[in-house]
Amino acid sequence: MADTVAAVRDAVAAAAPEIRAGLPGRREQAGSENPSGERRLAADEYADELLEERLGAIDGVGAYASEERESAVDVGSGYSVAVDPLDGSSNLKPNNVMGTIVGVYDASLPASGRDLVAAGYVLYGPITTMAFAHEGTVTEYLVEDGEATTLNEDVTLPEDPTVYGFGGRVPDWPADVAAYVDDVESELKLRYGGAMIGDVNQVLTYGGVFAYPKLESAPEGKLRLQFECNPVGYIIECAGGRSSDGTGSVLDVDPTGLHQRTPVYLGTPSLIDRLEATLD
Ligand code: AFP
Repeated sequence: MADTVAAVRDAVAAAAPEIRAGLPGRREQAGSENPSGERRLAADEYADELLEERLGAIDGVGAYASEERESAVDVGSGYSVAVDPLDGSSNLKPNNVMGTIVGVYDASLPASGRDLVAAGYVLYGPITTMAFAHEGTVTEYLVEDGEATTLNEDVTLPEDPTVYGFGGRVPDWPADVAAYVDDVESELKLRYGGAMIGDVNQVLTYGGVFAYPKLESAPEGKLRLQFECNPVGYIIECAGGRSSDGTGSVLDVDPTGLHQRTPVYLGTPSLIDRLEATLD
C-alpha cells in the first residue's frame, strides 16, 4: 500500500480513540454553522482540528478539506484528503452511532470520485471498527488503542440482501422514490439510524440498499459529494456493490463545488439496477 495511503489509514485509526474520548464533554452546540448551514457541535470542531493536525502532518498529503470548513487548507504537496470529521453528530446527544469519513484524492478539490486512490470510514459503535478501501479491495479493521488490527480482508456485500434505509421525510419523497421503497420494503427490513456510516455498514454487512434520495424540497438531496458520497461510494463499489446518483455511479458525478450535494443510493447491484429503472 502506498506509504501515504497507509499513513492516512493509520493516522485516522490513531485519532479514533481520542475523538471518542473527547465526545462526552462536547455534546453542546458550538454556536457556529458549517458551510452547509448545519449547526456545529463542539465535538464537530474538536474532531476537525485533531484530524487536520494529524493528516496535515503526513508526507505526501498536500491539502486538507472538511465538511466543517469553507475551503481546503494547503498543508504541503501530494494527495488531497477530504474528511467528514463526525458523521451523524446529531446522534451524539441521544448516544447513537456516529462515524468519521476520509477520502484520499489524487487531484485538487473539488475532484471527481474517479480521482480517489483510497477511502475509509471509522464506525463508533459498540466497538470501534474501520472499513478501508484501496486498490479495489476493502479491509475491515478493529480499532483499539489507536491500532488497526485486521478483522476481515476482501470484504464484499453478501449475495442475498436483507436491509434498507432511506433518509428524508416520507411525505417529501418524490413519487418515483416512494414507488421504489414500496417495492423493496416487502422484501427487506428497515434499518435507518440517522448516521450514514452506521446505516451503510448495515448494508456492507448484510446486503441491501441505503439512500439519501432526491427530495421534493431538496432535489439535490442532503449528503455532500466530496466528503460523504464519493468516499463511501468508492468503498461500496470496491466491495462489489454499486453506487448511484439515480442515473449512474456517484463516482462520475461532475464536481462543481467543495460542498455540493447529490442524491445517493448505495448497495447490492440488483437493487441499484432496479432503482435506476424505477426513477424518472
Ligand atoms: P448530522 O451530521 O447533522 O447528524 O447529519 C448526518 C447526515 O449527514 C448523514 O450521516 C445521515 O445519513 C443524514 O445526514 C441524516 O439526515 P436526516 O437527519 O435528515 O435523516
